[in-house]
Amino acid sequence: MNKFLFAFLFLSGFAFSQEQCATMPAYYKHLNDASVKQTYAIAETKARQWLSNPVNKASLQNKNAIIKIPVVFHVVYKNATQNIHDSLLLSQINVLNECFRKQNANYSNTRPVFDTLGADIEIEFCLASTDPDGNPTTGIVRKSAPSNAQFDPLFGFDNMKKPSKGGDTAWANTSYLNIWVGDMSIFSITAVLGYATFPGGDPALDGVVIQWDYIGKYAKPSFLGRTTVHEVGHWLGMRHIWADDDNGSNPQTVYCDSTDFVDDTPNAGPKSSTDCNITKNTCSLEVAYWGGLDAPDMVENYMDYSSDACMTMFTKGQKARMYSFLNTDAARIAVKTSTAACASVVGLEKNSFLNENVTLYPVPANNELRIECRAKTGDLTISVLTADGRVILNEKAITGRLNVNTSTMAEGFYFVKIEGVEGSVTRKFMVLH
Ligand SMILES: [Ca+2]
Ligand SMILES: [Ca+2]
Ligand SMILES: [Zn+2]
Repeated sequence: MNKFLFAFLFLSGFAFSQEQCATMPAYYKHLNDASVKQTYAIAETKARQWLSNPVNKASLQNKNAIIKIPVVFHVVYKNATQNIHDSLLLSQINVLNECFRKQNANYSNTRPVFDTLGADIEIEFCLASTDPDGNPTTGIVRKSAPSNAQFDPLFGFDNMKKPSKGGDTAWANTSYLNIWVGDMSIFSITAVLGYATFPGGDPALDGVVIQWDYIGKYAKPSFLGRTTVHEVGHWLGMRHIWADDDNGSNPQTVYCDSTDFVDDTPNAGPKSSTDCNITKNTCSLEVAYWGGLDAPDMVENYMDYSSDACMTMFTKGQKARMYSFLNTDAARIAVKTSTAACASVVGLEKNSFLNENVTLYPVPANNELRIECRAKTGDLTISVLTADGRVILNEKAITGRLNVNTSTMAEGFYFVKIEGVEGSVTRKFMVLH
């Protein structure tokens, strides 16, 4: 078939079915590799074994220690507009944390039939503070890509992760959640907003890819950053709540015989259509969990295709499935205890006295950043560095205080490095006007 005719038909399919997430097409593509197919299958088997043990499931009822996952954003841009601002990425981290900790303000909109099912996933995300070489990082990597780089889902799946195709290499998935942000449009049509990899795949491709103008809390009026919440859900093993057994066309055929492997998400035939249709009840036969109740479709779920404002929850059943991977898949086990650090302190911390006696405020800084620090012996030198390591200020802090005029500094992340005879401490701060 002619390449462009094929592209047109493919895009028509996407447009008519309002496809947003390409996780399943990416998954099926990865399954073509026999060894990857096997590692995915092993991950699924181990996860189900973990979940079949009642002791493991019961452990999730308790309040557990919060898992902190370091995130690295790879901003792969073809032009200046796509090189999006730090503050959008930071707001995306905030949205992830609200939704995964069930602190989203709209949780109260959850219908009574579901409102006892919402789960605090007890996972928080943060920008990585240490890069794979152990150096301080803002957790944001920026890479200019050629304007003709193909990152679309038709010819360019996973290319954003490959330097040979203009992309940026993954950081070890045992220490980081990689989120690539770039342009997946094809012929100027945005067909896909994001895709992710399930646990168990190729480490070099592991992570989430998000269309550049759908990242952050207020990327667009009706998009509140929940595309990334949905994709990170996939990264933790979540399937779509309609179990991907619709026929993808419009009107969609209703199939109710597949599962998302979660009992407390009612069976659903077709996905939602970027709306909030609370009358939607496409499958009558529910699993035993529902005790004969024909529950409506859970349009509130992050793993549906409802509008961002409609989405309020992951369920307890989904949490159990997430933890079944977090406790059995080698990469997910490792990332739970990553030392890439969600703490604000990075760099050499030989001198814990100095480390404990550094204060930066306000956060973020607008016109002025105040730095206070104290060493046991000797003078301290304070440097302010840009995110790419350029020193823009270097002063001796005789009094242990330094006020930095930030009014003319561009918005974004910076480092403060405080050095003395006993060691050094590096902290990250943000300027926001
Ligand atoms: Ca279900
Ligand atoms: Ca139903
Ligand atoms: Zn999806």
